[in-house]
Amino acid sequence: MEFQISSGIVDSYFHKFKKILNVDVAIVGGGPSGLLAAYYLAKAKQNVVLFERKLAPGGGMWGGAMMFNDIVVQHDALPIVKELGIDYKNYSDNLYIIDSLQATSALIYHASKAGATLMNCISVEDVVIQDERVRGVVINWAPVHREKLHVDPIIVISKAVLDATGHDCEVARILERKNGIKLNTPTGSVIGERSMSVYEAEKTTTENTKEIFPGLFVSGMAANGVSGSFRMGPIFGGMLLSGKKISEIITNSVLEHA
Ligand code: 48H
Ligand code: FE2
Repeated sequence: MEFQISSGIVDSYFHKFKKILNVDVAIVGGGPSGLLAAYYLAKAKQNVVLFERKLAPGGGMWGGAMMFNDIVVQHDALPIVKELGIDYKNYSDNLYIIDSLQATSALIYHASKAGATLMNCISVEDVVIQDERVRGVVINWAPVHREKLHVDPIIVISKAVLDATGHDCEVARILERKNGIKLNTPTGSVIGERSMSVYEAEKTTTENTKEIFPGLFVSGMAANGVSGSFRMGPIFGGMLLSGKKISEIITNSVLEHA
């Protein structure tokens, strides 16, 4: 019995690991925008893997506002909330409250159930570049980074990479810092996010959701961060709409580069 438990897990895990070494889409970060992109990409029959460095995907969605575990979504994002079977309460004209724990677990569940492979405790530390195009990511165990161990990584090949790393826009920063290339942002660089301005921020989140270098796409707070737009606090409609929008842009790009 003891042997069967261990060998079942090892066989299954390495079978899964082998499958994700060459995929259509590699998503970096399991916050709301990354998880929703994973869900819609899997539904569009893309072979998709999502890497999250924490034990649990979900990013900033679990914590609600200052740990009050409720979040707000606006009417535009309600079809997504309904599609995922999340309970909602209308409390003002255009605004709805959802429970952050129910919503986050629903995003994780639906992404996985749709066929996306979710890999937790793994950090993306670099990208693969060939012919001036991003063609994959470089991964390592998150505790290896935390402990600052000198351990070389594993390479994952993909047709598209999504930077869904939130406020830090980590992948875009690494790409720029290590390769000195120009990005498709207003200045050609990662600008960094601005202060709180909710209406403006929610509007620009979807506008900033795009391909910023051949093969590298941005969603959620990372999209606002690279383009120097505002933050919006605990309202999540923009994050959900951004995840959905980028899934459509990536699906078209992957088909184009097939
Ligand atoms: C593996 C990584 C790496 C890496 C980071 O921050 P997130 O929740 O991302 P979004 O953009 O989907 O959602 C943003 C939202 O949660 C938020 O913060 C809002 C709306 N803020 C407004 C405001 O005013 O503050 O999730 C990003 C995830 C996290 O889970 C990280 O652990 C993970 O990405 N991550 N995973 N490799 N290199 N970098
Ligand atoms: Fe945030």
